Amino acid sequence: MHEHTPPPGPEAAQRELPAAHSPRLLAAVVGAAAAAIASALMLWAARSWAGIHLAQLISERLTAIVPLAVFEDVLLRLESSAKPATLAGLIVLQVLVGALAALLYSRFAPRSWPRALNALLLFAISWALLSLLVAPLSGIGLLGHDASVGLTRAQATLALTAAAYTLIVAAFVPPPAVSASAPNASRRHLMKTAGLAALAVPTVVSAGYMARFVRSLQRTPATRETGFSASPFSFPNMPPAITPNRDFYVVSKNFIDPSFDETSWTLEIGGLVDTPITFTYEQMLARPSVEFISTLECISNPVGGPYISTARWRGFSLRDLLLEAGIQPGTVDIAFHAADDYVDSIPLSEGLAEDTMLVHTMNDEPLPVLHGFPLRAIVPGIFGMKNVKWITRIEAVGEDILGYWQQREWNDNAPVLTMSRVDAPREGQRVPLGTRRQIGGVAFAGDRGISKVEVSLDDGVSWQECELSEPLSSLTWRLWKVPYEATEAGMVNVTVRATDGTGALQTSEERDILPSGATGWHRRTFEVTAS
Ligand SMILES: Nc1nc2c(c(=O)[nH]1)N[C@H]1C(S)=C(S)[C@@H](COP(=O)(O)O)O[C@H]1N2
Ligand SMILES: [Mo]
Repeated sequence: MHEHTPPPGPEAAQRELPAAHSPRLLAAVVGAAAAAIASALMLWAARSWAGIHLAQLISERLTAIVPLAVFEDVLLRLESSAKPATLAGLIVLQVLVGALAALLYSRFAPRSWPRALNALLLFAISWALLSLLVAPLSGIGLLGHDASVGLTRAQATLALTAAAYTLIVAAFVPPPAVSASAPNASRRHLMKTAGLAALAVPTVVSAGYMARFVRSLQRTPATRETGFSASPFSFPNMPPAITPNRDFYVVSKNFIDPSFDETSWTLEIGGLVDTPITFTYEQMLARPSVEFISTLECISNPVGGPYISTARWRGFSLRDLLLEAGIQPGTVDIAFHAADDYVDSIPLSEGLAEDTMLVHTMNDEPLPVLHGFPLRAIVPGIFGMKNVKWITRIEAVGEDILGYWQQREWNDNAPVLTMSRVDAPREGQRVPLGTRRQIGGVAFAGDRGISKVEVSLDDGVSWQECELSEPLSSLTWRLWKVPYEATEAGMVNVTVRATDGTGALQTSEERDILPSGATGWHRRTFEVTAS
C-alpha cells in the first residue's frame, strides 16, 4: 500500500520518536510487552477458571527430561527459590519469543496485504504454533486434547493468549515498509506515542501481577522460636514440637495448586474393588475420625534442611475405606490420584496398615489449601512425596504404578531415613565466653522412632548423649538438647547423630538427596567470643 517512501522532511524528523527511527526496536519492545500481557492472561486464566498453564506443563516436562544430576544441582543451589526461578525463567523465555516473533512480523509480513489480513495471519501462526507445536511438546497432545481440564478449556486458553498477543502486535507494529513518514506522519507519530503510552499501563500491570505471583512461590519454611512455651525444649532457635500451620513446610510440583470449594470436590474409590464408592465433601467429613500426631519430611530435604514438620492430624484410616469397597484379588498397589494430575502409589499391604490415614484436619483447622484441602494421605514411615495432597480418586490396581516423582527416578519405596539436625545455636552464632547455652535440635526416623541422640564438639572424637523430649507419638520427631558452657574462645563444631528405634545408628556416609534422600551427619559451627 504505502510503498512509496519520501525522505522525511525536517519537520517530521524533528517529531519522530527514537522508536520510529528504529522500527525493529519498536517491534521487539511491543512484541515483548504483548507476550508479557498474554503470559499474565494465561496465568490469570489458570488461576481463576482452570485454564491451562503452559509454563506449568513445560516445567513438568523439563523435570522429566533433564538429567537427574542437573535437576539435583539446581534444587540444591536454589532450594526454596527453585520454583519461582523456574517460573520467572519461563516467563522471560516467553517474552523473548514474543519479541522475536514481532520482529519477524515487522520484516516478513506480506507488505501488499491490508493490515487486518496481516493481523489475521499473525493470529493464525501464533495459534498454530501454540496448538500444534507447544501443546504436544508440553505433554497435552495436539490442540491440547489430552489436557486434564479438557480440550475446550485448553483451546480457550490458547486462543485467548494468541489473540491478546496478536491484537497488540498488529496494532502497534506496522508491516514492513509501511512508512512511518507518510504524508500525515506527524499526526501518526502523535497517536502512536499516545498508544504506546497506553500499552505501558497493561504491560506494567501484567508484569506486576506475574512478579507478585512468582514471589509468592518463594517459601522458606521458618523454624520460628517458640515464644512463651513452658517446654524445657523451648529455647532460642528451637522449633516447637508441633509446627503451626503457617510454618509447616510446603512442597508441591505446582505453580498453581488446586483449589476446591466444598461442593466441587468428590472422592472416588475405584479400580479393582467390588463396590466403587463416591463421597461428597460432607459425607467425607461425617465419617468417624481420629486424631493423631505425625511428622512429615520431604525426600529432597538436605542434611540439616528445613523440609520437615510435625502436625496433629484428624481423619480416618484408608483401611476401613478399602474394606468397605472390597479389595479384589490381584490388587498390588493402592494409587492416590490428585487434582493436580499428581499420582503416587503404595503397596496394598501399606494401604491396609492401620495407621495409613486420610486426613482433613491439620492442627484443628481444615486442611489448608497448601497442604491438600480437602483431603490428603498420611503414610507413616515414608517420605512426603507419597503423602498425596488434593486427593480425588483412590484406585486399587493390579500393577505397580510409578508416581509422579518415581517417573523422575526417585526411589519408589521411599522409607524415611534416620535424620538429626542442630537447630540451636544458629550457624555462625556468637556466644559470649563464660555464658551457658543449650545446644539442641530435632531427630526423626519415621515409624522406627528415635532411641538416642548424641552430639560431638570435637568432630566425632568423643560423643555425649542428649536429653530427649517425650515422643508425641510413635510417628514423630523428638527434640533433643544438651547443656553447654562456653569456657574457651574460638570456633566450635557441633556434630549430631541419632539412633533409631531398632538400635541402628544414623549413617555418617554423605549422600546426596537423589534418588532416595540425603544421608550424613549434620554439623553446625558457632563462635565463642571473648568480649
Ligand atoms: N497432589 C500432590 N501431592 C503431593 C505433592 C504434589 O506436588 N502434588 N508433593 C508431595 C511432596 S514431594 C511432599 S514432600 C509433600 C509435602 O506436603 P506438605 O506441603 O503438606 O508439607 O506432599 C506430597 N504430596
Ligand atoms: Mo517431597
